[in-house]
Amino acid sequence: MIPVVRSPDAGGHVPGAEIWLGTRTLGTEVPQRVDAIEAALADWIFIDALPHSDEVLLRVHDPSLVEHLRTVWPRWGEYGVDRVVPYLFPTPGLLGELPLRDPVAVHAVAGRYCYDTMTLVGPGTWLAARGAVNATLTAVGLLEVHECVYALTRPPGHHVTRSAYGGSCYLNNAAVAAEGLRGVGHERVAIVDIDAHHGNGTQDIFYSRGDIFYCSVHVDPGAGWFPHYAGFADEVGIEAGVGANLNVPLAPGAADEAWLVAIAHLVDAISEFSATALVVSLGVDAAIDDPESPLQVTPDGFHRAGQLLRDLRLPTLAVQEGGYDLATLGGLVRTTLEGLGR
Ligand code: SP5
Ligand code: ZN
Repeated sequence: MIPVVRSPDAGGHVPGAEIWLGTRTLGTEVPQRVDAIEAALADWIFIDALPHSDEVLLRVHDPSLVEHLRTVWPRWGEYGVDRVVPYLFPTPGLLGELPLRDPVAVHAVAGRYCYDTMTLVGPGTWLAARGAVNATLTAVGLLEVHECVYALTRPPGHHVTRSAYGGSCYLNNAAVAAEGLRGVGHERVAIVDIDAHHGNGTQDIFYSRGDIFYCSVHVDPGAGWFPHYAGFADEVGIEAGVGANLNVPLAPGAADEAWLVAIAHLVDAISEFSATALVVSLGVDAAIDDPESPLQVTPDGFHRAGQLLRDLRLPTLAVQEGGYDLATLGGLVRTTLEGLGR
């Protein structure tokens, strides 16, 4: 039985919308996702997240990003607008050779830390994101007595880079898990990301590190899918991290066979790396019915993916990433974890 670590604050994050093609649309990263997963695991053991300090969090994120997320909602309050959405992004094309300054207007600051218009901040966002970090660190502690632990993290995290958030993510739970495992003595940690989207944030955070291996199977960003600018097969790491990053992009429409061949390849690479602990970025949006990805993986495919990862026989911490079809989300998470468990 895999213990489930939850945070009571997860449902308080209500993005409310995504600005998509300039239009306010209903988002898909909704609070009901947690209810769906909890209902599917109702006969499992739930553990509430314990408070943890910012120590590990500040090893994976720039302090200014964390401070921005902690304070942006109260600063935004004076506008009387219900969500924080950036309108101006200080890209290299805007700045040229100029230094990046800290603008006095919070509406101008927002685009310095957020790279898209789909990741809105509301009154409950900070507590939920910080609660997911607490759940992750609580799960790291439980791994000392369990072979496999699941942190039901919401909001998800794998799109958050060292200094910017986006992709419906605010703080990078998987990166916190890996850094937390390093902190309790695991010398070499592998992260395997099976979410349908490339985890550009996790890749960014560890791109020059040789002690944390990041690998991912995802829909090909070169075929027009989020995150568009990262997730290509030629991204192999830099400096000490050369060889410690592995991307396997799949064509839209890819189904169980191609997806499981890719996961078997990731498993071999993790063995080769000699990891002593495993973090699974467990998104289930590669599923056939998911509205956010064109991959076509079945529930049986997810179960077999769990089994392939289980066969590594490593202490394993799974953190929740995406998965947006509320009717099938809980069952997909359950069958994957049943494959992963021993
Ligand atoms: C954690 C995770 O899975 N994040 C995925 C973020 C990808 N979002 C891309 C959204 C593209 C637009 N979706 C169309 C929805 C129209 N309402
Ligand atoms: Zn995703």
